[in-house]
Amino acid sequence: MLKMEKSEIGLIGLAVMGQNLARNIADKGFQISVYNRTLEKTTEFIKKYGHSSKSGVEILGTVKIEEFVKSLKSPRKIIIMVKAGEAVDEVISELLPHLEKSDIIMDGGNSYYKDTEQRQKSLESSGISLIGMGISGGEEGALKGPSIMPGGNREAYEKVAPILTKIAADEDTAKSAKCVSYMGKNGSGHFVKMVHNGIEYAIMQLIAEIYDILKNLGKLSNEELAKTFENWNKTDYLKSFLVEITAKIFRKKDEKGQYLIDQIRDHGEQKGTGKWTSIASFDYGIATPTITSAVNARILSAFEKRRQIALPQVLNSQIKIPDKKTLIKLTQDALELCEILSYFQGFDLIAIANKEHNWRINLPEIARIWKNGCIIRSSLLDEFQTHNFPQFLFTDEKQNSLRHLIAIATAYAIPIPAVGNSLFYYDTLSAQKLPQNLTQAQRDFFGAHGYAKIGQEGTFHTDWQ
Ligand code: NBP
Repeated sequence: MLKMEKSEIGLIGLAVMGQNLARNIADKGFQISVYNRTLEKTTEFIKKYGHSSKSGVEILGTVKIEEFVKSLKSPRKIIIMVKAGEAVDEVISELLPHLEKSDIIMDGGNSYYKDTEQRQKSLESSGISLIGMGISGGEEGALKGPSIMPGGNREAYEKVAPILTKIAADEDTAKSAKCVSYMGKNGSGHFVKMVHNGIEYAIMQLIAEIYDILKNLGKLSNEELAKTFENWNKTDYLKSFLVEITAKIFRKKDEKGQYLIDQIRDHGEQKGTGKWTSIASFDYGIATPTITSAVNARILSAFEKRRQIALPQVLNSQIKIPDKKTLIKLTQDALELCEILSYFQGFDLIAIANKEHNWRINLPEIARIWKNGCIIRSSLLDEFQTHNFPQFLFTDEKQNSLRHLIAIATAYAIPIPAVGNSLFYYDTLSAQKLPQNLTQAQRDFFGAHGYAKIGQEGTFHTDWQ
């Protein structure tokens, strides 16, 4: 009987992401075993892709979890790509009786970072490491090279690093640097992925608001919108995956030759990573208003019936809508500044959580591994590799564009919560003086909470009546 070599790595969960990641691993020449709860998916997958890897490596499909574990070299390296939540716990429980000390599990799904930390703790006594591994890039990224954000035990990471490095996206055209890096201890990898998704929500919402303005005030056709986004994708600071795909979306027609974008319901959906980012920002005491606006925008859009209880709107037509060329310039400048503020809010949140948990995250390294493979890849990330905040991009001209655009959009009742809140965030951070002296006085008035005085030590209380 032919004795099969044991596999370098195993993968559990053969939905879109798992299938493509397994193919990517095989394409790079690593022997891989796969397992899925529903056997038919494994059978179909092996039939379709088991013998077609670019490297000639065959993918080994397994029927039972024991067989899957036995097919792996020690220390076993297992990627889990199942639905976040209970499914991850169930898979770990199924695996545990068959694993040994020093084996390594990598959870590649969008698990909540606190769940990951809980799982890491409960595995500690068994000597099995759990790496919380954020993966971004959607199905195409999983197949061709995603951005990978692993966190947890460093020694365990070093053992899987050679495989992760091969399957990750190239950071540069020289292919010398890859979009994977050890993030830090405990749940830091999943935390960084969560914030990545929060930024993704923000940028998608910003683009959507800009589209609303260009379509409904600028009266740009879908072809003109596509051309505008295509042009922006050639600029220094808007070149990005989300701008690129937006241009393609505007051009897409159905089989009857009708534009698809105009047939899609305006009802936003979500899986929760944006909400988690907002919750984390409140928990850590950091403001991420652009991200939170994007979460709220999806929530509000979903109340389709409520949206029809329209309130009378007073439109200030004294503010003139500029010509198309001018409006495109204003929106370009506004999108650029608001995107910068979205990244900044995300990095700020990571920085504070990193400090609190002592995860030892290297922030410029995150900007580097987000430069390719992931959904929020953008030329702007070059600036975040070297600057905490690229203030030099906030020129007077661009700031004026943003302010002017907000005035126009609000005059014509175009809802722009993410664009608006980005500017309010910037103005708050730039303000020499804020009106919180008044809220402090109010708090002391009704609740005797006390207040601090300018240039004086201590806390004061007044009988305001
Ligand atoms: P899904 O999130 O749709 O999960 C489907 C997989 O989970 C199937 O293999 C299914 O097995 C398995 N599964 C479930 Br559901 N419950 C299970 C259980 N109790 N025990 C064992 N297996 C179970 O797949 P996906 O869209 O490929 O995403 C996988 C992970 O990657 C998720 O955490 C997702 O959030 C994350 N992610 C997705 C994307 C994306 O673009 N889709 C991008 C980045 C990250 P079955 O076949 O037996 O039902």
